[in-house]
Amino acid sequence: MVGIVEENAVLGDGVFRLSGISQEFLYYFQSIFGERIWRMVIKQVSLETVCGVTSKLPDTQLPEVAFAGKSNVGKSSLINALMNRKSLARTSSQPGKTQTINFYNVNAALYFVDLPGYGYAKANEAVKAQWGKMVERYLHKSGQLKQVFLLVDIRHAPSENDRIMYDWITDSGYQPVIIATKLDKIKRSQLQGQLKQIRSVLGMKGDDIIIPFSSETKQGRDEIYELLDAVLEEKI
Ligand SMILES: Nc1nc2c(ncn2[C@@H]2O[C@H](COP(=O)(O)OP(=O)(O)OP(=O)(O)O)[C@@H](O)[C@H]2O)c(=O)[nH]1
Ligand SMILES: [Mg+2]
Repeated sequence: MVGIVEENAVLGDGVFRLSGISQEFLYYFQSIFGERIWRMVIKQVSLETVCGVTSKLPDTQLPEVAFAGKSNVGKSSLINALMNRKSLARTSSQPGKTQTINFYNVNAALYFVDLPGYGYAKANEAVKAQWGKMVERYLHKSGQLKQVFLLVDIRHAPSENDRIMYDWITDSGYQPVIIATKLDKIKRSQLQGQLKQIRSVLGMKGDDIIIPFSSETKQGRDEIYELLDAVLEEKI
């Protein structure tokens, strides 16, 4: 197993995958052993590169996974949750906090790439244009980008900008995984309806994955770890 998973595994994850053991069964094991079986062990994280509008993109050798979405949707919060850090990625209730492309080196195995948020109403046109160029350049030029996570707020229908971003990602040749953030802010009974709305407004394809997530409760994190695991195993 490459990289960053499985230090605390009770059994090799391959055993579970190959034998097709159900999620319920995994949870049963977890309840016995008191520990998550799918668990990314974060040993070392650091903010390695911060790219501004005019900076050259880093020439990295490790796989990259990028996080895109409008300002304030929870990109930096998700990255912190995945890295098990409270505030390495800077979060803010003021939208537009992350204006640069930030590369976090995780266990010297992969990079989390925090993209600047779009749709920040107060940004002037010049800033918006720069933002577009920067993100587009990254999507087109990165030789190491393996997976793009597109974050949308689970409470609302995706915006026009979200749809543009979705198309941008697919046009660049990636199949985005949609993360529906702020799951803790809706009632359980609303979940399926909200997911359906996001799927239809974005025009998601049948096999596109959508994962509801909360950085407050960490719900959804294991599903994201599983996808990262697949990236590391070069299945994506
Ligand atoms: N309740 C709740 N609040 C969240 C969640 N995720 C993010 N937030 C809050 O939403 C605000 C914005 O979160 P950030 O992680 O800074 O958002 P961002 O997408 O990085 O924003 P930019 O850097 O502006 O693009 C902060 O106040 C977070 O605490 C969540 O899952 N649940
Ligand atoms: Mg941010």
